[in-house]
Amino acid sequence: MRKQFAIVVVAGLASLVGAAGVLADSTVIQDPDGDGTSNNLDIVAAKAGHSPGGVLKHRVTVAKKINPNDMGPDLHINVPGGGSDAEFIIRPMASGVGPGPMRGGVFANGGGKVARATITPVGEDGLKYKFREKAIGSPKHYGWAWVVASENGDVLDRAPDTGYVRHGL
Ligand SMILES: [Ca+2]
Ligand SMILES: [Ca+2]
Repeated sequence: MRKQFAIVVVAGLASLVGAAGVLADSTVIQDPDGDGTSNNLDIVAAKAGHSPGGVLKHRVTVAKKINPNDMGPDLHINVPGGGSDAEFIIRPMASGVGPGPMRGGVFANGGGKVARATITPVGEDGLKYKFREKAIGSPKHYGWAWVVASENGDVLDRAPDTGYVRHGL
């Protein structure tokens, strides 16, 4: 009887640890289909995770097939300290979402490029952005948000609609 109880407790702890590990490592959100205006890039889902070697991996999915002439959305990164605005923006360097990876950059918000990023199509309606943790100063955690903006800077869609999703390193 006592032995059985111990086994149940151990199994319970293991599942708790497992769940916490997944939560710390990967964040996923959904965004409404139809709240984006005017173009194909209406964000419907986004996911943050890690790749080996200190690489951060962010995936965004939009409602329709991505037009090769569309620029991908911008990934805004808000690191601890320095205020409530994003300190970094990860974005493509040029339009042209082809079958292979495209060039991207990590930019200081309102400033120049600080590091490289790679942007890879995922199916017809997704993009994966990868960049080094070091590029954003290797913080313990940060907030992220995807922003689709028009050429004159109007926000067409944002996910999440306000604020940032917290992601631990
Ligand atoms: Ca949306
Ligand atoms: Ca939205």
